[in-house]
Amino acid sequence: MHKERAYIGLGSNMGEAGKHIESAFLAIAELEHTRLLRTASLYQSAPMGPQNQPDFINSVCLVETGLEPEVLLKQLQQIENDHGRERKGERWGPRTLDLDILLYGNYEIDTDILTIPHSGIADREFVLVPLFEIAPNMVMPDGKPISQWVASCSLDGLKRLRPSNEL
Ligand code: A4P
Ligand code: MG
Repeated sequence: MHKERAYIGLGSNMGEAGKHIESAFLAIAELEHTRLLRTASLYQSAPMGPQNQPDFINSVCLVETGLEPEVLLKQLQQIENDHGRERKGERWGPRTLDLDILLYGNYEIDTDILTIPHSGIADREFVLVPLFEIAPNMVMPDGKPISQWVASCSLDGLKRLRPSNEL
């Protein structure tokens, strides 16, 4: 079976946010044709967007998967739903679990349901820093090293909490 490496961004700011992230790692590890290879630490930051909501906990993981991007997306949305995700339509509003496919091999996808690479990587320190932690030598889609992307990102207010539980 053809396999690709994909990076998944995780975020939560409702209930026990850290627990949601760690339980999502376990659910991702159990997806069919998928192996969880690496998990970043958990990071805390103030909300981007509406400020009248709790701080976010974010992390990133690396998987090797035989699932096609659209199938992976569906399965991740199922995991979001299993974690009590409600889609109320408020942009950037609070959520129990948000799973985004950041990168999928070298794929470039731009359809109604899927944009890969994910559009929010460059300017979101809560995505970039955990990604850098588990992929320090990554070359980004524009050909620059990830260290350069991190260097031009404001890191104020991003707090590294703890390594994710060893899996
Ligand atoms: N979609 C397209 N491309 C992708 C992809 N690569 N991965 C589509 C996953 N989904 C993708 O997603 C809406 C649609 O995006 C999906 O149906 C899928 O087909 P969603 O998860 O339902 O909506 P969303 O995540 O609420 O989107 P929105 O409003 O753009 O939120 P963001 O951009 O995810 O931001 N502050 C901090 N500190 N940390 C955070 O994690 N997150 C948000 C949410 C706001 N502020 C934050 C954080
Ligand atoms: Mg999302």
